[in-house]
Parts: sequence; structure tokens; C-alpha cells
Amino acid sequence: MISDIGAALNFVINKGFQIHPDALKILEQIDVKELERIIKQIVKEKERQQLYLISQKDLESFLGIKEDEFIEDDHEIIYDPTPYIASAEGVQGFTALFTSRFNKLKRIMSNRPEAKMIKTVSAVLATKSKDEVYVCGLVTDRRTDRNVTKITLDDQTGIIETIVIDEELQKTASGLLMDQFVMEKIVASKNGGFIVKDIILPDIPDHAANRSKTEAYAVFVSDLHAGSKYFMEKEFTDMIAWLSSPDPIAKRVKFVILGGDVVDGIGIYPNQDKELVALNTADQLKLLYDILDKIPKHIKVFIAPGNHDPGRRALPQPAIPAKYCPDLWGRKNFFMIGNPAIISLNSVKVLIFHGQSVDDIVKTTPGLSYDKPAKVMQYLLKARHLSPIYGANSPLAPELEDYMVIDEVPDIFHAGHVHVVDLDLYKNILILNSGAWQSQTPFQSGVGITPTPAVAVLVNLKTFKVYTKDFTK
Ligand code: D5M
Ligand code: FE
Ligand code: ZN
Repeated sequence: MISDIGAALNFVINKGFQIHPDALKILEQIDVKELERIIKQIVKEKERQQLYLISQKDLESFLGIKEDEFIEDDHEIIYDPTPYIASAEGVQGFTALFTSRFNKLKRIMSNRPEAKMIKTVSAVLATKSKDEVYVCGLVTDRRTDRNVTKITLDDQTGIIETIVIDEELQKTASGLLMDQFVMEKIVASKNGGFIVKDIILPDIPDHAANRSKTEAYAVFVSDLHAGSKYFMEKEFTDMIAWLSSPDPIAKRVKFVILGGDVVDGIGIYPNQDKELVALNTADQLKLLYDILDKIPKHIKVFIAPGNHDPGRRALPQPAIPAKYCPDLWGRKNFFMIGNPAIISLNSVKVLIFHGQSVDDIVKTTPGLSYDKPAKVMQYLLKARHLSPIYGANSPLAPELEDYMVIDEVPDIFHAGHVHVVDLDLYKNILILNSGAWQSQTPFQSGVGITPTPAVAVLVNLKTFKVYTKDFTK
């Protein structure tokens, strides 16, 4: 274990190396947490080259800390729901929302080859053709009785009940969510029913990945819960302080993304006040701001809300309103965005969603669990929708357009909410759940949620290498 500069020196000497004093000066500036990894990599590289003196130049080129190194920090906010949020009222609003959902997803589906054979439900019901046809629609019912699963689809022209008999397909069917968009290959049976031959989700097509030209880093965090007794203020403050350190990775951080639940909020759950250290929204945001204020001005910070933050509870959520914390809105390098949002960082498209729907999906889908949120996020990508189930725990607002449809294919999909760091790669998309900066709450221990708090997720936007940095150590 190389935990200080002396140990690093011993390690190098024992390997038969000499180290130049100027190189040592550089090593002294490196975060001790990174020392072991860096030393071992340099030694390995120099052994390969059979050169046994470690010079200042070696370290500089390995760490890439030439002062004049140019690293881009371009950003664009591609989509932010804040200005579009209208909330039509009543049933009228939800009809428009579901029509929009259907139309957007049908358009996405129409890029697939089978889509040319899609028939409307009304046409299928009218013609009773014996040929295989494709229909698509939102799932309005799903039930299993006596070894068959019945799925009802609504495509705006009509409603069709279809029957899944095949065992493998039943497994797929059991994972379907209410109100989710699917396409089915069906064939009419002799007794007038429609047998399902295939179930197809909109899914992510093959696509070109966007990458940064230079090795800029983005730091992904969420679920700080500032104002909670369980907010890990020291660890979060240490992380923010690390951004100003000479650590070669810290020097290349150009973006910080906060994916919601930045404060614990007020009245979010019963008796919450007993678990708070700051008792109003403004105080909680001030506590947060005073820490974020230490982020170097050259780093761009994007702040999106979660279910604990002020604004509105239903999805999509607008940015945290300025009235609670004008300072956050006033900072030139801070960008207040809604939930969900899409931003581009040096051309890398990042979809940011707090992740409220993960709860609903874990509860209704066999094989998915709280400790593997990346799997749930993969499911959302396949469904091309961030919150399919209507009427579950994560409320949807009756907008005229369904902003929760995943229209654009992202390069990074960032969520939080379940307080567990988890990573995955799906069709070139980096799926990333950023954990939390709140220790386990009594509620979470009661329901068996074990968080992995105080870990920052760092992504090199050029190579897509991901590092997790644990601030509890
Ligand atoms: O949610 C953190 C995690 O804990 C998330 O998976 C939901 C779960 N959670 C938290 N409070 C509740 C209640 N009251 N009911 C059900 N599930 C809950 P967070 O958004 O940070 O509170
Ligand atoms: Fe949270
Ligand atoms: Zn949350």
C-alpha cells in the first residue's frame, strides 16, 4: 500500500529505479489517493522501456500537466424543460400527453425495418387477415392466467388484446410496464384471438458516439441532501476542495453535474424535521451554495432538481426557482436546469435524469433491484422513456407534450435517486448512477437500501474511461 511519498520512494527504489529530485517535487503534489496507481503505472511503463531513471519530464508527460495544455470546455444546453412547462389541467391534459407519447415513440420505431409492416389496430380488427402483421401501441393491460399472458395495446385507432403463449416471450412480456410503447408481431388464430409472435421495444439503434477532442473530465454527483442530518458535509467539502488541487485529473475537470436531491427539502416525508439541520428551503440552499462557491470559476456546474428539491414534484421538473437562492442563479459558471435535461459537453451528449421512476420499475419488474440501478436505466433506454408508468409513485404532469420520451440518443445517461453508484455500458452509452452524499437514513435501513455514499464518478470525456473516487477514505 503506497499511502505517502516515503512509501512511493521506497517502492521505486526497490524496483531498481532512480528518481530525479524535480520528479519527486511533482509527486509530492499528487493526491495521495492517486499515488499508488500513478507510481505503479509509471514503473511498469519504464520497465517496459528498460529505462531506470524517472525524470520530471516522465512525470509531466505521464500526467499531462504541462501548464499550457489546452482542454476544451464547450457546453450547450440542448434541452431543458423549464421554459416549456405548462401543465394542462385534467383529463384533457393527460389525453394530449399520451397522444404525444404514442406519436413520438412511433416515429422512433419507424426507423426500424419491420415498421414498414405496421398496421393500425382498427385495420387489423376490421380485415381479420391470416397473415402476420405488426401492431404498435401503449400497453394498457397485462395479465397472466393459466400459462398465457394477455397484453392489451392502444394505438389511438383502437384497442387490441393479444395473447402470449411462447415461454420465452412470456418472460419478455412479464417485464413490460404499463403505458410503455411496444411493437408486436401478431397473427390471427382460428378462434379469433391474436397470438403474439414477437415483442419489440423501440430500443437504441447503432449510432456514432460523440467524444471530446481533449481529455476534459466531468464529475457526476447527485443526492447531496444538504440540510439533512445525514448529509456528508465533510466528504462533499473535501471533494469540492480536491477540484482545486494540483492532482492531474482535478486539473482537467471542466464540468461538474449535480443530478438532483441537492437539498433534503421540507415536508418531503413524515416527521422529516427531526432529521434536518436546516429547517427551511433557503437555509438548505445557502448551506449548499457556500460549499459549491469553492468550485474554481473555470469549472462549469450544472444543477438539476430531484424529488427533494423545491420547484414542483411532478415530472418534468423545472429548474430550482431563483427565489430560494438567487446566488445559485447569479453565478456565471453555474447553470440551473430542469429534470430531465440534455446537455452537450465538448460534443458529448449527456442525458440527466434524477431517476424517480427507478422505484416504480424495481417494484413491478422481476429481476431488477435497488442495488443495480444501471440495469433499470438500461431498461429505460430500451423503452426510450424515462418514466413509463403513469399513476405510480413518480407523478407525471399533464403536459401537452411528453418530455419524458428519450428522443435523442445520449452518449452518457446520468441518474441518481437510489443512492447507489453503478455503471454500465449499453450500445456505446455510458450508464452512470452517481450514488449519494448522504449516509444511510433510518428509513433506508428499514427498507433495506444500502447506499454507497461519498463516491464521485469522474469521466474522461475523450477516452470514456471512468474513475470512482471514494471520499470516505
Ligand atoms: O430516495 C432514496 C431512495 O429511497 C429511493 O430509492 C427511494 C427510497 N425512498 C425514500 N423515501 C421513501 C419513501 N417514503 N417511500 C418509498 N421509498 C422511499 P430519495 O429521493 O433520496 O428520498
Ligand atoms: Fe436522494
Ligand atoms: Zn431522490
